[in-house]
Amino acid sequence: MADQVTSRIGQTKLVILIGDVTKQKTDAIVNAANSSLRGGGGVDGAIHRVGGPSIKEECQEYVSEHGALPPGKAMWTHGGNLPARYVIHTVGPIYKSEEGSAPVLRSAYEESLKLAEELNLKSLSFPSISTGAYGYPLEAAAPVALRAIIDYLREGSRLELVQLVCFAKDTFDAYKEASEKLVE
Ligand code: AR6
Repeated sequence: MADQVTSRIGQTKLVILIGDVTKQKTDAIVNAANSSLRGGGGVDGAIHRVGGPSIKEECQEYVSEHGALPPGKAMWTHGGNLPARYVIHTVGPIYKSEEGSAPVLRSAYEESLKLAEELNLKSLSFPSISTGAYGYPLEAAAPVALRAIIDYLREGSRLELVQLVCFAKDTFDAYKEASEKLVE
């Protein structure tokens, strides 16, 4: 299929596709949240809308116990009414400069992958973190995101499937191009 790119990194299948992350049937989906975990627009709004109020309740419990979630970190809630059992909430950087933002974006992907493994999950779907409201240029974010995922998986992972779910064709094209350079 033209609108899907599949590769294998160690034991894990990595798929880049066009779609809606709220519809993915992977064990978890990742939310591009903000530090308050109160919901918002974009993919965050869609996840809370489809998943229902239990997700916000769990987020609020987390924040009252641990405080706000810093950029580059991740936490989890159950998936509520979503097909996915869990939502891993991470916070990408608000884009300022490549030097400042790239390590935080990389960390958001790494921490989400680590959390998925701690939960013993087999499959995980990411959206394109920080490239909407947070203003990270797509062509710069795509190689950072893919490099983070590929480096993590090459270290050896029990995850069987990692998906990068692109909401629009231009997003897909940027990730596809980056993957052609990074995956041999
Ligand atoms: N499935 C997959 N991707 C989606 C979906 C969806 N259903 N909906 C949007 N996208 P953004 P950010 C894409 O703005 O830049 C929120 O208000 C979208 O097209 O959702 O990390 C939060 O509360 C874009 O490519 O996240 C934060 O305040 C990508 O998801 C802030 O926005 C990310 O865009 C986070 O900003």
